[in-house]
Amino acid sequence: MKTNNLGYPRIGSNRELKKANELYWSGKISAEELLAAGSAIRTQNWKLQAENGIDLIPSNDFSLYDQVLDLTLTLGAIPERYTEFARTNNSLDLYFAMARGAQKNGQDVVAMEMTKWFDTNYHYIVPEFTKNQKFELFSTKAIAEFIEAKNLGIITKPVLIGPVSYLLLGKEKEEGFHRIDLIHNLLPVYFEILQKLEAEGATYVQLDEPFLALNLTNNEREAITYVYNEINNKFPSLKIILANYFDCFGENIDTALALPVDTFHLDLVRCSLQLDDILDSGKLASNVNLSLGVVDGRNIWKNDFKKSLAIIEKAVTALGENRILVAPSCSLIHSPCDLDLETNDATLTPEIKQWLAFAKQKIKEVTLLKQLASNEIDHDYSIELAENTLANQDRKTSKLIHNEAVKNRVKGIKTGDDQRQNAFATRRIKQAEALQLPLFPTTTIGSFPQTPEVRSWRAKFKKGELTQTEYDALLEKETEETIRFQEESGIDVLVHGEFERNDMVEYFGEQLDGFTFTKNGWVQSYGSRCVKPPVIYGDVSRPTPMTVKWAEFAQSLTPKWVKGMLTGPVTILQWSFVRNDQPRSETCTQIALAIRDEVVDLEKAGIKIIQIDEPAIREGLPLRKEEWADYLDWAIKAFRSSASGVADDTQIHTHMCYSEFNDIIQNIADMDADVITIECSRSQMELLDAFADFKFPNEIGPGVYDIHSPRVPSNEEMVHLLEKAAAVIPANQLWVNPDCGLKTRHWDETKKALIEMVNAAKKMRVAATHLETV
Ligand code: 39S
Ligand code: ZN
Repeated sequence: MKTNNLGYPRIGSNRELKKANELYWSGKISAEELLAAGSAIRTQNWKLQAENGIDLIPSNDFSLYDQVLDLTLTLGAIPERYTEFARTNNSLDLYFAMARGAQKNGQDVVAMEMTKWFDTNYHYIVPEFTKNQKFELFSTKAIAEFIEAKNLGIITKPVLIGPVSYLLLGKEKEEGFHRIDLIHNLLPVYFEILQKLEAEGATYVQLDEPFLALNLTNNEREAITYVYNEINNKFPSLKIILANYFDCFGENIDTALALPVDTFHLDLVRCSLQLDDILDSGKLASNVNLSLGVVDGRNIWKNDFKKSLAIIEKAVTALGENRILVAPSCSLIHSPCDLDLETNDATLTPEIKQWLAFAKQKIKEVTLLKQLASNEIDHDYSIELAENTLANQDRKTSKLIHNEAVKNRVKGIKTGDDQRQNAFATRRIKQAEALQLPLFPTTTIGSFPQTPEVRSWRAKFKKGELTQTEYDALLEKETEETIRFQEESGIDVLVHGEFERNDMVEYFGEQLDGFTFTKNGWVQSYGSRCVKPPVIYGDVSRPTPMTVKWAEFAQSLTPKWVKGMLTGPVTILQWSFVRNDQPRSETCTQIALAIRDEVVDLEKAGIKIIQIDEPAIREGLPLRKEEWADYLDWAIKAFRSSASGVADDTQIHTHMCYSEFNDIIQNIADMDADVITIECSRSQMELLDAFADFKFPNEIGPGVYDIHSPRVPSNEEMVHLLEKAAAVIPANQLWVNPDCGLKTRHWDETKKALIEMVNAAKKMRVAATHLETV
């Protein structure tokens, strides 16, 4: 029996990579220093895994920004717009320009699109393909990192996204072909990489094909068969571990089982029945091994050893120990690094802490499971097993988890509780009357720059170096300045800026009962940006109002409308570590009721426009379409429950980002928000087509500029996008806003961009009046 790990967090247990990247981008450290920081993290990770008994240690799981972008560079799939930049810059800066865009020395390139990695909160950079897309070995990162580990005495298992999934992750940038057709151009470059790895001494290579968990077309399935047969023909002695995760093989199972690979990795957390399916099918070739993903790579609960051992033993009985690998369910990049760093007993109490395991602890679990399950026991592990059993038992029976009042409130929900008093058509008239907004009203998505200064106030406040009064006074000043800036620049619907919030989910998690949070439980979200997902361990309720004070304060400063800002129940669920002892739908409904109370309290405090963000509704969709309807039913109901406690003339906004809406547009309409603002600019308004084709009834704010890049767009660019929008959506339904919150931006670029945005709206108004008079 072997232990197998699919990937280890690369941010460093104290976010060393984030800090190094940001210093490099601001010119404070050199490229050499950045690369050294990356190398130090890799060395630490490899050694940690080696010391903790992992047999198949991954390499090339490290990335400075994103592993999909790494592969794009490796394969030389560099979009043409970077040609000039690539000629005059080194490949590191080219890499970051593709990730973030770049404006320097008169050069101005926009970033590549970014989107969610399956149903996670990780974002990857979307590959762009043309009809005659050429691939060539452009970067040898995968090989260099294998050699780097070899020089440390560790023979690793290089990890690459498989060729079929790589193509499917991308997007066609011109008409007339499907990206899967590029497989013949692509495969030779993979051969080159595999050949170099084998020559350097690699025996195992992990190829990730997570698309095997999705509904594939026949063409795509045929590509899988073709690719893995070709690889086997060319590299008969290379051991290919084909990794699937996040869901079952589903109807792809026969295709998968027929592949000539060394090992299949299965996610037995997301698809617990997969093992039985495979063993019962009798279709597993007798020389093929199974990597059993029994340790949850996406959640923080301690593994239940008894349950996992039962699974492992079943596989051992059927196949024998030699054909079994024990593994986490997926790469551990979705887990925080190290529970040992959580030393704040007041928030993460010892009782709850003993229920948890982060990446480092999961590595140990994998090894312990192998030791417990294997017959060659060199040590008595009964103490470890007893400890694990006790912790799991304690969690099941803990008084911390259950709240009867919450359970009863959920049971008491009646039909109609998730509906506004009147339909949108009626509400719209009342809202227009009450709010008196111009055509093309301008607004922002909610957050304003979270400067290092603002963060340092919070850090000092948390350390006790600032009193509550001092901290509040600083936030009040920042809020007031933000209100004044918005007034001066002519924005119509203002926001308070959210300076009091560390994160749009964690902030609520900190105030809701049934949640706890960590000090250092960071997980990469995109590039250098990390999140600290709160932990939902029990029934959820809201002891006191969470946002009313700041909304009220901001509204008191200005005669203009200030929008109240909340995070919706589905997003809070999706971006937290959730209970695995009850259905997600149940937890979501509990959160929805807590948010509903907050919405009602905001209205009582005089806030007439309330935004309930649901950026995660799309990413929460199950990977397999068969399961969509059930999810959408409870998710949309939860949103509506949270929004339906207010009068008709209170305007409910929602916001979503990075989403392909085409296939769920009806469900988005069913959310019945009065206004929806969406990410659109990186895709040049392509996303709007879904709303236009559907004749989306409610108001829409298609984002007119990309806030994920420091680049300042001109008002002409935004007018161009707005004209595209106005060509498909009636002008009186359109709002003008950036495509996401501004917390990651600096003030300088934010101010410039918003002034340009207001100018763009003004031009649109002039053009509209002109049209009317003609
Ligand atoms: N998921 C979540 N949960 N939240 C989101 O906003 C989003 N947005 C989308 C999708 N998914 C999301 C895009 N993703 C960030 C993170 C994810 C994003 C977008 C942005 C982001 O800005 N993260 C910050 C970062 O990585 C951390 C935010 C945070 O929690 O830099 N900040 C804390 C705070 O403000 C702690 C900040 C911190 O690092 O209080 N403090 C320092 C430290 O602990 C000390 C600061 C000092 O002394 O100056 O070392
Ligand atoms: Zn957004």
